[in-house]
Amino acid sequence: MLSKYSTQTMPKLHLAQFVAPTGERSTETTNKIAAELIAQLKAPPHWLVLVTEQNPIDLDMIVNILTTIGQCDATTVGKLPRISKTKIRVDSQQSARQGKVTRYSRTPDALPLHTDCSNKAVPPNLVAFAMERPDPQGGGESVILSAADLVHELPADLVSLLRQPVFPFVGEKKYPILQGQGDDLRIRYYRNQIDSALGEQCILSDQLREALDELERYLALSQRSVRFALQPGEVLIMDNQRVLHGRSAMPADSPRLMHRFRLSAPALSKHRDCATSIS
Ligand SMILES: O=C(O)CCC(=O)C(=O)O
Ligand SMILES: [Fe+2]
Repeated sequence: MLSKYSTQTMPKLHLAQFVAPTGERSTETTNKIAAELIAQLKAPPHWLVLVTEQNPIDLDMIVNILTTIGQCDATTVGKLPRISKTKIRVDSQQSARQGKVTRYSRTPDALPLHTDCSNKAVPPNLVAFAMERPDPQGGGESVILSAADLVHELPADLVSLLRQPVFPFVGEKKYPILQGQGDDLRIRYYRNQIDSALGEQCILSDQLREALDELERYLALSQRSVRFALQPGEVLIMDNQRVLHGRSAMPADSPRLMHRFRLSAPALSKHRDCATSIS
């Protein structure tokens, strides 16, 4: 059962709080927006929607804000973070490519709850989706579930199985699905990625396969996952190590267009005040 967030309770940050939609954006303003986003992303539920009220959305501004977040750390200040940028839209050629788990983004299909880049040694912790053109028929809604909320719903024996560093996502490497405690609970999960690794001779015991099937059932029935339609100019921003995301299906000819950004933002995983390093 998915709950629909009402507009009142959605974690949102309005750009207008910082600057008028057409107003000048100074470095100081960008720094303030970045600092506020970091503060919000570090706290539960570790995701939010940035409302720009721009149509079309100013992608350079989004990149600027994300770059600032990526630099907001003693180890990264002054260095340009590598930001991966991808257009997400139905693309039958791309989605026909065999073997690539990422091709699912370009199908019109629903995407189950997952972590982006779950096969990477360290998945990027900052993932953002900027909505340019929603599906006019209401398809392609976003779905979010935080690891902390998920763990509340799971039985303790399943949680301890998921904490074992035994799950294959790629090649020989094995990772836990859940790690860290309390405030620092992190998740790495993409069933398609695990199935793809298992198809390449990786081995998983029956007990662990059953644990994954049980997890899938909890994910599908979660009372705490939330689903909402991003509007043009809205940007869903999340800590990809602390929340899972997915989307509902859309028509095969949907003109939906969103822009995906991924980067590593060390500031999100540290207990320090960012304002000092970007002022
Ligand atoms: O289309 C969406 O809303 C999400 C796509 C997605 O999860 C991805 O491309 O990683
Ligand atoms: Fe994704």
